[in-house]
Amino acid sequence: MATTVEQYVTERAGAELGSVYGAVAAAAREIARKIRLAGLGDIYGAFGATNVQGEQQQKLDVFANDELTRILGTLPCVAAIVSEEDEGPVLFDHAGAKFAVIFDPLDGSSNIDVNVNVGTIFSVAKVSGDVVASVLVPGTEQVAAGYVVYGPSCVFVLTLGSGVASFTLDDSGEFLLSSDAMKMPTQGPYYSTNEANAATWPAAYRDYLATLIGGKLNDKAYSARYIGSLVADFHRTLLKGGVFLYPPTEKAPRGKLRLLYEARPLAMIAEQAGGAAVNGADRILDLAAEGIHDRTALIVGSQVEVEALQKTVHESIGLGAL
Ligand code: FDP
Repeated sequence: MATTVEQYVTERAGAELGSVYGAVAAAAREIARKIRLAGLGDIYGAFGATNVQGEQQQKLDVFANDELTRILGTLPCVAAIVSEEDEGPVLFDHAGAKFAVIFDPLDGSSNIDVNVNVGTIFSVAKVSGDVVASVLVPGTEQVAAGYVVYGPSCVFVLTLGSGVASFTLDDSGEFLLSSDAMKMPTQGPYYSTNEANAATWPAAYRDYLATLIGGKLNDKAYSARYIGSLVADFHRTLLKGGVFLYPPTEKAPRGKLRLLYEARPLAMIAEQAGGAAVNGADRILDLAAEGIHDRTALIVGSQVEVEALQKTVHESIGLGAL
């Protein structure tokens, strides 16, 4: 018998966390259905409001956020959800609830209208006392993480802090185990970045990219791949190896991506698959957040590429060798 997401998590981490993953899977199934049929309904395009990040919300952003909030809100073990789309946490009146679920309901939303992969990214934190304080602590404290990529097939990837597994949505609406013990290659064939921003990156990142393009990192020949949808770019990096980088830019000096909703969950998955994730100088999972919507630079992928980048950044700011 094939294993579902909820069964897999329940067997390894107990029924409460299993129910959280079961709820995310249920919401993802509805989101996947909505995306699959988007062209047939009035679901493409802008919702007509901006989110707390000042970005135009797409109708599917709103649908995905509502769906996750609604389903997770029914679980007695969930104290709160913290969403990229909301200004603050949504608290539930569940006595003794011990988890907060932190998510980006639909990542890569600029790709929705053109039928390119988008995704849901999430992590689970333990709540003790104040919800916001509980989620600002370094990412090493995360209980678990995962993402769903809505692509040619719909895939759910997760870690419970000990390895990475993936599940594929079947025709009956169940995510079934399709790959256990996933490992990221130690060095990739791909680099993935928005090179149009390179002119405003710190020089160390331009030097690093020149090293990759010049075949000077262990004589490896690299190809470029950039979808512009983080979940999809990360998923390829996990399976094939290489590096995804979104460095600081003039427009976003602290980086564009969100520490809580994007960088931390993917960093945990990358590390659990044998890869690494840094913000340039420091390991992503060691960073505490100042606010729930903090942004960060993100360099994530195979060990060889991420370590080489970190070394280049350390040298450029005079920290010397690692
Ligand atoms: P989007 O703006 O479409 O929502 O975090 C948001 C994100 O997409 C990531 O999914 C993606 O990796 C990145 O931004 C793309 O940014 P650029 O368009 O600046 O390359």
